[in-house]
Amino acid sequence: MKDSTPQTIFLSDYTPFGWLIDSVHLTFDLAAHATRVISRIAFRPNPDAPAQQFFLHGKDLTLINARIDGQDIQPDISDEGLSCPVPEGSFIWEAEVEIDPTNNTALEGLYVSNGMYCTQCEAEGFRKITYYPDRPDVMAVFTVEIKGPHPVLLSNGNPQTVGTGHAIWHDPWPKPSYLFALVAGDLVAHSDWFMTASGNKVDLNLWVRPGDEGKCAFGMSALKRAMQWDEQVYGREYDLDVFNIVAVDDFNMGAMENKGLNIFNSSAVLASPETSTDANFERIESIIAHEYFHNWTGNRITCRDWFQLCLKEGLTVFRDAQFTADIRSAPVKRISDVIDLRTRQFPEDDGPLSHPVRPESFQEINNFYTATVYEKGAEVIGMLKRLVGDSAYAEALELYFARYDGQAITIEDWLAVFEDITERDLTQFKRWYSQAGTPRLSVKETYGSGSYTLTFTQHTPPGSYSPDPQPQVIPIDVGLLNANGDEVLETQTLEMTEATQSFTFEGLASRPIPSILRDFSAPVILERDSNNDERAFLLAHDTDPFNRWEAGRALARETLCAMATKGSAPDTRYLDGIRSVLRDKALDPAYRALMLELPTQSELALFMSDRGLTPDPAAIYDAVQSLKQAMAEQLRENLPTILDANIVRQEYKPDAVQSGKRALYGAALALMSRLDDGSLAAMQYAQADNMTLQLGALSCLLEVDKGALELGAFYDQWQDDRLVIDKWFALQITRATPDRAVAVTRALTKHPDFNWKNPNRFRATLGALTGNHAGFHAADGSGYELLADWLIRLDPVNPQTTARMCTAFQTWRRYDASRQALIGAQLDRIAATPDLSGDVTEMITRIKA
Ligand code: 0A1
Ligand code: ZN
Repeated sequence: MKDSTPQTIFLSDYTPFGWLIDSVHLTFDLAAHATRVISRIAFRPNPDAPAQQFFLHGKDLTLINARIDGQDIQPDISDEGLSCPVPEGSFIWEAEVEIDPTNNTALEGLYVSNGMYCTQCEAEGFRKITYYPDRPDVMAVFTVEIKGPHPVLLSNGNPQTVGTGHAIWHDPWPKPSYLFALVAGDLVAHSDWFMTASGNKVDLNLWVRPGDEGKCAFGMSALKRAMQWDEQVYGREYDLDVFNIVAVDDFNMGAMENKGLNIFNSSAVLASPETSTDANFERIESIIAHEYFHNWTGNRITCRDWFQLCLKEGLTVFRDAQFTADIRSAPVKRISDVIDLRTRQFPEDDGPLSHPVRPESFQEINNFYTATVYEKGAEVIGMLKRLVGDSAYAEALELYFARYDGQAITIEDWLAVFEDITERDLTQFKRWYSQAGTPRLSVKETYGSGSYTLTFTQHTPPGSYSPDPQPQVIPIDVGLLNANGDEVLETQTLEMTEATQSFTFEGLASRPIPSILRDFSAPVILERDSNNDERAFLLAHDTDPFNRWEAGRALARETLCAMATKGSAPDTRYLDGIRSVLRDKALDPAYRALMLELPTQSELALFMSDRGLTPDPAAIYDAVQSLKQAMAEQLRENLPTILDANIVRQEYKPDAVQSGKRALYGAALALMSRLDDGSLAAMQYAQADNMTLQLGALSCLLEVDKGALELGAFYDQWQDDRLVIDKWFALQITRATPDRAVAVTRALTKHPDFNWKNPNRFRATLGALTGNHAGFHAADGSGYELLADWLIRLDPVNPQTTARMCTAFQTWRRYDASRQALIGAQLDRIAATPDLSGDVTEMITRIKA
C-alpha cells in the first residue's frame, strides 16, 4: 500500500498535546483478519498546551463507531488520523476499530507470526491498533482486556484475570503508547523468580513456542543477573509483580522494551550450546540486559519526542556496555565496541546519511534507529562520565531518576542534572548532540630540556547536516612511556576545547613515547603521523590494553593499505609483534584472539578514502588474504601450542573464560587451515559438540575452499532449526570468494528455505552479501543489482527492514567512477519504483543527495 508523500518533521516545531489522559481501557477481540479493538479513554485539557484541534493518530484502521461522552460522533478521517470537535473540559472518548493482523507483513502494530499474535509499537505502531495520541509525551495508565481462543494472553503490567479465552492486565505505571504490548498464542513458559532488594518477589517468565523450552535457561539467567546488577550499580529496582519476555520469529529489530512485556526476536533470546555460538550467547546477554535496563532509562523516564531518542538509547546502550564490561572483560568489551563503532557508525557519520546524535528533522522516525543515535549516543555519555568523574556521574544519575521519574523529557533536561551536580557549563559539550560528523584529531609533538608538548588539532569534515562544524569538547586520555616501556606518566584526561590546543608535561628525563586516546576516550579518528616503529613499540609495551590492541590494529591497517595500493610485502614489525603478543600467556585468550583479527575490509576502505585514495575492494581483499597467509606462515611453529593450550575440554559454558579460549582456538584454527589444507578443521568439525566449534570449523573449511560435504551435512543436521539455518545461509555468503559471492547469494534466494518475508532470513542472505565487501562491490555491479532487486521486492511487504538495508549503498561516493555509476543506476531504479514506501523514499533521497 502506498504511503502518503513523506513530510518532514522538525524538532523546533514541538508543541505539547492539548489533553492529558487519566486512563485508557482497551478491549481486544482477537480474530485472524478482523480483530476488534474497543478503546475508552478519559481525556482532560492540558493546562500547559496551546489551544489546538483535537487530533488522534490512526493508520490502516476501519472505524466502526466513535462516541464522546456516550454520544455518537462522525469524525473527519484522513490517512494519518482523525479529528473532531470536543467539549471544553474533560470527556470520555470511545471508539471501536477493526484491523487485520494476518495481513500485517510490515510487523508494525498488531501482527501474526507463526500463528501467534504480537505487537510492535515503537516508534509509531500504536496508531495501527487504534486511534490515539501516538506520541511519547502522552503518558497514561492502561487496562487491557483480551478475548481470544488462546491459552496464553499477555499484556503490560500485572495480571488481574488470566485464563484461556479471557485476560485482564493492568499497568499502574503511566506510559506512552509505544510501550504498549499484547501477545496471544499457544506458548510455553520457562519460569523463575527474583527477589528485589526491598523484598518484592517478581515472577519471571520466558514465553516460547512449544519445542523451544530447552533454549531458555541462559536468557533467564542473564535476566536475573541484569536485575541484580541494576540494583547494585544504579540502585534501580523492578517495579511490577511479573516480568514477561516473549520470543517471536518475525521481528524487524533485536528486541523491544515494552513495559513488563518485552518482545524479542527469537535470535536475540533463544540459546543452547548445540545451536548457538559464544557470540550469540554474549549478544543475547547484552540485549536482555539492554531491554531490562530500559525499564528505568526509557520507560519510567521517557522521551518528550522522537528527536530525543538518544536520551533512552544512548544511555541504555551505555548501561548495557557497563554491565558486560563488569561481568566479562572490560578491555575486550571496549575493543569489541570500538570495532563495531568503526564498522557501523563511522561510515554512517562520514557519508550522506550523517546526522547528529539528536537529529533536528526527519521524515520517517524508523530510519533514525541508527548506530549514531545508539552507539555514538553511548560514546557521548562515556565522555561525559570521563569528564565529570565517576562519583559525579553517580550523583547526577541519582538526581536524574529522582527528578524526572514519570516524565517525558529532553536532552537539555538530561544535561541539566550534570550541570547542577558539577556546576560545569555544558554548552560546548552539547555540540556532541547537535553536530554530525566524526572529528579528526591530529597530533604534533615537541621535546626539549625535559619538557614535552603535545599539540592537538581537531577538524570535523563539514556535511549537509553540519556545514560549519565548531570545536567540540574532547576528552583525550594520554599516558607516556619511556624507551624501556615503563610508564613515566599515568593516564591523564586532557580536556580539549579549542580547535588547536597544546598540553605540556615537564620534568621528563628523555623524550617519551606517547600513548594517546587511551581506552578510546572519544569517538574520533586519530590522525597521528607516527611511524610503524612506534606502533610496534606500543604493541609490545603499552600498559593500556585498548591502546596496545590499537597499536596492532594501526600497524595492520598501515600494512594492508600499503599491500593493497603499492603491492608492498607484509610489514615484519606487524608479524613479529603479533607473534609476541600471541605467545604471551599472561594475556587473556579473548584479548589475544582480538589481536589476531584483522581490520574489516570496509574499515580499510574508509581509512583509504580518508587519505585521499580510492579503495579498490578486490585489492583490499587480496591484501587481507595475503596477510592472513603470511601470519599463518609466521606462526607455523606456535600454532600447535596455542591450539593445544586453548582447547576447552570441560563441559560447555558460555562464560567469558571458556568463550575467550574458544575464540583464540578458532582464530588459530583459521590460520592452521591455511597450512594443513583444513585437515584439523575437518577433524574438529566432525567431533564438535557445540555450535561455536562446529560453525567455526566449517568457516575455516570454507575459507580454504573446502567443506562442501560438511556444508551439506550441516544442513541435514539442522534443517528444522530456523536460527541455525540462518547461520547456514549467512556463512556461505560471508565466506564466498568475491567472484562467487553474488552467485552463491542468488542460488540461496532460490532455496526452498529462503523465506524472504522473515527479516532474519532476509538479513542472513542479502545482509550477508552486503557484508562481503569485495563480493558486494563486484566490478560488474551484479551485487548492487541483486540487492536492488530484492529491496524492490521487499518494500511493499516490509518497508522498515527494506529501508534499513538501503544503508549498504551509503558509502558509494568512496568508490571509483564506474562503481558509482553502477550504484547510482540502482538507486535511480529503486527510486523510480511505483508506490515506493515513505521509509525507502527518504533513505534513497538522502543517500543520493
Ligand atoms: N527500542 C528497542 C529497539 C526497537 C526500535 C524500533 C523498533 O521498531 C521500529 C523495534 C525495536 C531497543 O532499543 O531495544
Ligand atoms: Zn534500546
